[in-house]
Amino acid sequence: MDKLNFKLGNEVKEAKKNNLPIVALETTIISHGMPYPKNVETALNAEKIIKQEGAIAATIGIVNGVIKVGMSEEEIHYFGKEKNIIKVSRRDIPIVITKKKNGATTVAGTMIISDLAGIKVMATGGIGGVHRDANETFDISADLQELGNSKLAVICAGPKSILDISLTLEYLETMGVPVIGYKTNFLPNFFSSKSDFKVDYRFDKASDIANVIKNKDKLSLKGSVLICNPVLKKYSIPNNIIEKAINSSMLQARQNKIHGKALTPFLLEKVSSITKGKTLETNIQLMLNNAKLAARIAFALNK
Ligand code: PSU
Ligand code: MN
Repeated sequence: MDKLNFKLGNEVKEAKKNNLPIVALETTIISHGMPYPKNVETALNAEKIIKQEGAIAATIGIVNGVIKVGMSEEEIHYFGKEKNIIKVSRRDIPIVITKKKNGATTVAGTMIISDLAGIKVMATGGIGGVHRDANETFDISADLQELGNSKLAVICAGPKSILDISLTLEYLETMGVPVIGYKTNFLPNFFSSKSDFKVDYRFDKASDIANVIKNKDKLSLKGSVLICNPVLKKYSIPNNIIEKAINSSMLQARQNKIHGKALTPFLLEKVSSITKGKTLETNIQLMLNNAKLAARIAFALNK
């Protein structure tokens, strides 16, 4: 790979040399998923938690056309404040590099780059999935295809509540992605620690999840493992309570003809404003909770 376009941060470089556990973090959640300054605070706190657990954090993004694996604090601040950061999924990567732009990577974008950098674990808030009116809009997040492609362990709090959970699970099954519940038999769905849907498999220990990944790697099986980590009970918002906010946000999205990559950020922002910031607080807490579990899994994977 052209070294000019692909840079590892110093800590990440050292960690790779010494074979230390690394956890990748995405940047769309910073630039498009949360308002400033909570976005930057959360991104830096996620890195801190990963370090406290004995792993190294690698926040991933494209800075002036250069892929950065392990962005600096300054770059993270910039990505949190600046309005013109491009949301980068698979198809955007070569364009943003060519145009020397700044790009915040989605789960899909971060997975691709992590894979290239030899990182095996990443944490996010909630993955993208099949949108509720996908039968008309065809809106299915590229995250799902990527989960079938890249070889990663992705720790999330389930699919985002704004999605069609049932269709998202079907899609994951088609793509061959095991859906694991961490200490739960039920799929968490982002803002809520429990949905009505069961997970395929439950594990209660990070080391057992690491063994699943090891066994998958031994067979060189393609695709990722999705680990769903419920948000802590005290921050969980019951589904019936946010459902009204989601419906009204979706209506506004339709009225304003919001579609494509703008839809998810629009819905997250609207739901947060309708719930007076309640969902934002939950989003922050679940992100930090996922960073912690991701670090523990990365640590166990290294043993
Ligand atoms: N998790 C969050 N907030 C976010 C996202 C995840 O808590 O903003 C981002 C991720 O980058 C994910 C993206 O890949 O939302 C999904 O966007 P889309 O539905 O357009 O694929
Ligand atoms: Mn979409």
